[in-house]
Amino acid sequence: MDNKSVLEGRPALERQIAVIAEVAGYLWQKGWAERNGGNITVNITEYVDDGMRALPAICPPVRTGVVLPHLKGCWFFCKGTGKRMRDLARYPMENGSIIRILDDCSGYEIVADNPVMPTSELPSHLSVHNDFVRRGLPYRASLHTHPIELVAMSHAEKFLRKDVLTNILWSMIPETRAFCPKGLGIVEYRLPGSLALAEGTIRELEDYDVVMWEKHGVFAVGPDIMEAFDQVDVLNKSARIYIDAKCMGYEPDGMSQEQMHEMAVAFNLPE
Ligand code: 2HA
Ligand code: ZN
Repeated sequence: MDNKSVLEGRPALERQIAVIAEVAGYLWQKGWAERNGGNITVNITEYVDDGMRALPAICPPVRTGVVLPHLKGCWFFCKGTGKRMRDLARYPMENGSIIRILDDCSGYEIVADNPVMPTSELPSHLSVHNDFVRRGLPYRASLHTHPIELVAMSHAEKFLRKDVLTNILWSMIPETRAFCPKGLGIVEYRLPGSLALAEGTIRELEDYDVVMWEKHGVFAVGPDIMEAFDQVDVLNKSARIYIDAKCMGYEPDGMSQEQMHEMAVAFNLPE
């Protein structure tokens, strides 16, 4: 392993990687990241300087099979395939890598620090980022994780109809509506890593910042990785309250529609 990290002398980039590691630690602590579960991909292009751009690749180029023209010149930090979130929390540059998109946008090459192959789901994460750049959105982070209570609720067909789960979760505590104002999109069960799952996710991200993958996990996006995490945390808190109420033997009333409307007005939320 190289002893000099690309992060040395680049405090802004180093800080971004430290925040990614912090979030990876939270995912593990919450029990949402068993074994190698979950993925993180962050667009770090704004932190890349000329010195970094001049660095050689440390592995041969990898063609992903999809051409993503809006990612020309982009750089990403990605969790490594098969790597554990709990390890990434302690040693981010040994359990993830920094990649740059090839000039013809047909793939990527690893630049630093170690030849850690990115997540198997990289093509779908990159497709999502390509869509953000195309739409001119300030979103830089994508996160996939397995939040226990939200996944449990995705096993009931009655919750999966459009915005049913969103309304239940919003009604559990006022903050959920305020801090997750778009709610939770739903993608019906698809094979992990499949094109169909990626396409369904991109479609739902037009309306939502957090998307449930039925019986699997969530995919969340945000301007930075901490905000993506916060949205999942807020939604899962509501799911936990719902389930705890059910475990006490009753159906929770939830806030009334009037109370939710009052919140929307007070916080200037879309209705
Ligand atoms: O990468 O969670 O669904 C690990 C996963 C894939
Ligand atoms: Zn998963």
